[in-house]
Amino acid sequence: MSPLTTRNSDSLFEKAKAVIPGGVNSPVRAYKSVGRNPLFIKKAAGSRIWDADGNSYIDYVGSWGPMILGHAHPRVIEAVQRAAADGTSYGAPTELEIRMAETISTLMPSIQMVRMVNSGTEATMSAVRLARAFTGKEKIIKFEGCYHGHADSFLIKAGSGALTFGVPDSPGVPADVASGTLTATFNNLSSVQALLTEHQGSVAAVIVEPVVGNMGCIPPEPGFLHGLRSLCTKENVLLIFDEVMTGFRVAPGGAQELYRVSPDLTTLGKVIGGGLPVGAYGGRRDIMEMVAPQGPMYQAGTLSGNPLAMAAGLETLSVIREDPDFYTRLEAKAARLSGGLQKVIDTLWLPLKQNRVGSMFTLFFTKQPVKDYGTAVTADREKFGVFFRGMLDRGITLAPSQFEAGFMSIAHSDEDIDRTIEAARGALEKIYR
Ligand code: KE4
Repeated sequence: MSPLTTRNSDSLFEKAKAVIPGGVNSPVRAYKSVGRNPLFIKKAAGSRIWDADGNSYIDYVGSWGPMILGHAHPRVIEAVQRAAADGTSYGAPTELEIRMAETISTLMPSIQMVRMVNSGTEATMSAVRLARAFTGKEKIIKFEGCYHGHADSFLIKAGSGALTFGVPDSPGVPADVASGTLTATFNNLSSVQALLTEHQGSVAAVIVEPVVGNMGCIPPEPGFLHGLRSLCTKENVLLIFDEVMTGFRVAPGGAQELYRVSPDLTTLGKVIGGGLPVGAYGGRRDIMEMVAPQGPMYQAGTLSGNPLAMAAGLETLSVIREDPDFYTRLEAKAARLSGGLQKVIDTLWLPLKQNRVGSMFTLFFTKQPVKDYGTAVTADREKFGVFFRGMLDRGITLAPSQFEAGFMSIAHSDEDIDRTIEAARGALEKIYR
């Protein structure tokens, strides 16, 4: 296998670093935790991406979740082109936004009203403000290692990029904001109960990734989400499901359908924008009616409900909904990959653990079952970096961090998957043999 030549990406990275902090517009893209320069991508189609040196890769990043149909799906591209021909933004309401809101509400009945925003961070930041406005209480509970975007209230033992950098609290977050965020342990209901007891009457909401993606993929243990639901109901605390990643990914109605738990508020992003900038928050009508201009809680956005993002998201959801077997087929693809990887792990007696929920998955470099932050951080990041680079050399792009999830798309073929399994066998033999 000839080593990858990435001369163009390397020189683009040097140029980028002169004018963009770290050379990237989102930290995890810099490949800092996997020990090499990042690839600069030229184009993508289906399951493939091509870098600036013309190398092609089978891609499991999928833009961190939006590309559930695969890259550049013809119907999505056509929908965006058609929308763009009528203008790119009006700063005024459109029928498309009603269709998006009705579609979300149909697929996620707990969402009786919804507000479109432009990113997952905007969605979670607004949902927390709304929870505080509705309850009149100020504290929130999040889970160690979970990531809800980069708003001040969340960069407290954040997962995702911050976890990779090993900086649990980001500089620049005011102490009094940090003190308003309490941190529990994922899959540990008594840690939540303890905080609710200790801070009786001052917690507005619990926010959770119902399936964690940002410590790597970590499923909820049986009863955990139901337990959160009853704790929140009992203590008069709002339950916020951050489904930015899991929404329309792990089931037609997201994790709340998969696990049959109804949150009070839900945040969304990624898939509903088909790759264009998008976010949304929604939930119980009595809560959402507090949002301006209907109610007093202020939140706004120049490009919220942008027609191109709505067109791309609606077309993505239409393609999914027209195929009654979509999620069954997607599950079969992801199961083929994890089954093949498990065979490699078992044959080579490797100290590795796989977590998977539907089409999101992570291979952890630890022999411990990974069920929370404490077990996730036992993973060997060094070995993960070697594996990541080995897979890149074999034409496979994985999420460039041990603490991220990979994503299967409906465009990945059996050949792609079998090639990925063989590449993993080669890369792992090099590490452990
Ligand atoms: P954005 O602001 O990046 O659109 O969404 C923030 C967010 C909120 N909630 C969850 C559950 C998320 O996974 C995210 C963003 N996910 C990361 C991937 N772990 C985005 C990748 C990046 O930061 O570049």
